[in-house]
Amino acid sequence: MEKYWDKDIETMPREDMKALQSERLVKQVKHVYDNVKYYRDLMDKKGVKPEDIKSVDDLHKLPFISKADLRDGYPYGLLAVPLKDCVRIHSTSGTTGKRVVAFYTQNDIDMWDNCVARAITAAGGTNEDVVQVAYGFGLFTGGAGINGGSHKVGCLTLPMSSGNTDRQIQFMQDLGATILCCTPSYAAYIGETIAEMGISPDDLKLKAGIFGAEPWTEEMRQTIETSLGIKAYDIYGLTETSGPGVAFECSEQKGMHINEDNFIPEIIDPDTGEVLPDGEVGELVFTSITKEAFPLLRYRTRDLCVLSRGKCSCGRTLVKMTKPMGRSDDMMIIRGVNVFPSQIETVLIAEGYAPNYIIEVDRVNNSDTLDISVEMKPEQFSDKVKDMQDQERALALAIKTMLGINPKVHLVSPKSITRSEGKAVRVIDKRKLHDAPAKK
Ligand code: DLL
Repeated sequence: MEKYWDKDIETMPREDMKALQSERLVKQVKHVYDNVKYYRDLMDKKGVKPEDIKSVDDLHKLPFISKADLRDGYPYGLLAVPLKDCVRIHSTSGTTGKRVVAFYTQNDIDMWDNCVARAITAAGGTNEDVVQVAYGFGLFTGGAGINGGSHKVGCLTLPMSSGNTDRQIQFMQDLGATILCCTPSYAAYIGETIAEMGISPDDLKLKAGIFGAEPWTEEMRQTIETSLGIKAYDIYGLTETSGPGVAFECSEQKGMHINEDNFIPEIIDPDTGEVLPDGEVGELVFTSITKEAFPLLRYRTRDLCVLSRGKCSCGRTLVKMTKPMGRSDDMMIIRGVNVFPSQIETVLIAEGYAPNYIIEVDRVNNSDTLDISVEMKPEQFSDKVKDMQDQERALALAIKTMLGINPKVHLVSPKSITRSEGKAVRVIDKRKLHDAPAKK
C-alpha cells in the first residue's frame, strides 16, 4: 500500500490545490513587493502591482528572475525578512562569479524538511529505516536537506557526507543502512566498489536509494539498482528554491511529483519566455509560495523538462515533471547539432559499458571535434589492437546513430577515469577557452 507523508496535500483534488496555490501566491507577491526593493523595481518596470495577482492564472503577468539577478543582489539584495529571523544559509557550488546565497527562516527549514519527508516516505521510508546520507554536508544543500527530512520521518540518520568510500561501506554493513542517499554517480561508484570487495548486494540491508543533484538516465538507474540490489528513486531540487525535495519520485518511478503546495511550476520556451502547455519540453520556472526569507517569483531554473498532470498509480495528484534532460546551459551545440551528455550516457550503458566517461569538445580548423573517452570493464579489455579498434568503431557508430554526428571514441583502461563523490563533471568544452577574451 502506498504511504504518504502528508496525504491531504499529496492527494488533494486539483481544484483545491489551485485554490490553495492562489491564496498563497497572492500573499507571497505582496510579501515580496513590500519587502524586497529589487522585486519592487522589477515589477514596477513591468507595470504590475500586487493587486493584479488574484490567482495562479495571473502568474504570467509577473517578471521572470534569473541567476544573474540573484548574483546582482548578492548577498542580501533579495532577502525578504530581517536578518535576525534567518537561521541558516546555503549556497550554490558555482565555480565562476559570485555564488548565490540562499537564506532560511526556521519555518523555511520546517517546510523543506517536510518536502524531503514526503520523498523519503514515497521511497518506502518509515521510522524503522536507517538512512545513510552520503551527499556532501556544508554549503551544499544535499546533506543538510536529506538529513532534515530523515529526522522528520524519524529514521535513524547517518550523516556520513560524501567520500571515504570504505567507511561508507563499513557503516552500511555494520549499521544496516536500508536507504542510501547520494548523487547517482556516487551510488554507481559505491556499487562498483562493493562488487570489487566481493560483497554481494544480498549481504546488505539496503532496499532503496534516493538519488539526485545531477542528471542521470534510466540506463544508469538500472545499473545502480542491480549493483546495489535496491529500488533507485530520483529527487530534484535547487539551492535557490530550498534544496532537494522540490520534486520526488513515487513507486511508479516515472517522473517526479512536484511539491506544488510550496513551488508552482511553469514550463516556458527558453528563447521567447512564452508559457508552454503540459507535454511540451521547455525550461522549468518556479515560484516559491511559502518561503519567507528568500522567496523567488518565476525563477528560471535553466532545467529542461516536461510537466504532466495525468493520473499517477501512486494516488498522488501533484503535478509531475520528467527527469530533467539537462540544463539549457549544459546543452552542447556540436557541428550545429544539439547534444546532451545524457544521450551519450544512454548509448554507453545500452552498449554494455560502465557509466564512466569524459566528453571532450574542441574546435580544430573551424570544425568542432567530439572525443569521448570511455572506460572499459575488465572483461571488455583485449590485448589485440584490432579487437579494441573494432569495439571503438562499433561504439562510435552507435553514438552516431543517436546523435547524428560522428564522435571519436577512445576506450581507456578500467579504473582510469576519476570517480565522483559528488556531482560528476563529464564534459570538457575546450571551445570556451578559445572563445574567452585574451587576458591583457
Ligand atoms: O543539487 C539540490 C539537490 C541535492 C537535489 C540533492 C537533489 C539531491 P544545486 O547544487 O543548487 O542543488 O543544483 C541544482 O542540479 O538546477 C539541476 O540542474 C540539477 N539537479 C538537481 N537534481 C536533479 C535531478 C541541488 N534529480 C541543479 N536530475 C538543478 C537532474 C538535477 N538534475
